[in-house]
Amino acid sequence: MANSKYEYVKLFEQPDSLLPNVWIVVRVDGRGFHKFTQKHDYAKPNDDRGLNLMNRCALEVCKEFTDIVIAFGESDEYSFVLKKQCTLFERRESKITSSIVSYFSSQFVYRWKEYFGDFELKYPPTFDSRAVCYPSDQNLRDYLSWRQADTHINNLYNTAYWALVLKGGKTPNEAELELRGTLSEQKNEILFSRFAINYNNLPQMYRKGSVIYRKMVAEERIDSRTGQPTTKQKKRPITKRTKNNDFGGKNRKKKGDVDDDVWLWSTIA
Ligand code: DGT
Ligand code: MG
Ligand code: MG
Ligand code: MG
Repeated sequence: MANSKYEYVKLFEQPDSLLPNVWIVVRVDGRGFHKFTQKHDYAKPNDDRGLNLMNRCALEVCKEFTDIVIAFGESDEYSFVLKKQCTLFERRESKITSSIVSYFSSQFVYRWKEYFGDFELKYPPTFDSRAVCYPSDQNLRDYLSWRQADTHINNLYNTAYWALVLKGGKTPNEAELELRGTLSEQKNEILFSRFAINYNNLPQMYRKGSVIYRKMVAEERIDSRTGQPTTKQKKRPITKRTKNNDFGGKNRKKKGDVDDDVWLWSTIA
C-alpha cells in the first residue's frame, strides 16, 4: 500500500554510503575461531585444509564481486580491496559488507567437504565484517603491510609455542612463560637449536599469508586488414573469457563466465 500511514518508518533508515573515490577494504574474520578450530581438530599452528578452504571462499568472493582488485588472507580473516571507482550498491556500507561476508560464509559451509572430506562440520561458523576506507595508495599499501606483519608475528610466536608444547613436552603455561618478552631472533633460535626447524623454510602461506589478484593477460588485437595479430598489445585484467586468452581456450565458456584461472592465489614473496 503506497503512501500508507506506515511509510514514515523508512525515514528511520540511516544513509551509510562510503566516501567516493577512496579504496574500500572489507575484512571478514571468523567469529570465535579459537573454539571453532579446536572443535574441528585443526592442525596447530596451521591447518592446510582450513587455510585452503579460506582461500577458496575468498576466490569465489572475488569472482562474484568484480570490483575487488586484490585480496589478502591469513588465519581466520580475509581482506578484500574494492577499487576506488566502485559503485556497488551505491557504495552503501552495510549492503557491501553484509553481502560479501554472507557469500563468504555460505561458501565456507558449501565447500567444507571439498577440503575436510568426511570430517563433519559440527556447527555453522560465523564471520563478521567491516569496511574501512583508505584515501591514498600509500595508506592501502600500509594496510596490507600491517596485516602481513600481523601474520608474521603471530605465526612465529605460534610456531615456537606449539613446538615447545607438542615436541618439547612443555605445558601451555611453561611455553608461554618461556616465550614471554622474547625477540624474533630468540624464537628463531629456539626453533632451530631445539627442534631443528628453520623458520624461513616453512611454507610461505604460513609465514606471509595468501594473496588473490587478477591475472593480467596480453590482449591480442587482430588487424582487420591483414587478419594477423597487431604488434601493439595492451595489458589488461581479464574478468571473463574472451576470444583471445591464455587459458587454453578449448572449452570456451559463455560470455560473462569467470574462470578459476583468471584469479591466482599465491603467497607474497
Ligand atoms: P573473534 O575473532 O574475536 O571472534 O575471536 P577468534 O577466536 O576468532 O580469534 P582471532 O580471530 O583473533 O584469532 C583466530 C583464531 O583462530 C586463533 O585462536 C587461531 C585460530 N586459527 C586460525 N587458523 C588456524 C589454523 O590453521 N590452525 C589452528 N590450530 N588454529 C587456527
Ligand atoms: Mg575478530
Ligand atoms: Mg576471529
Ligand atoms: Mg582473526
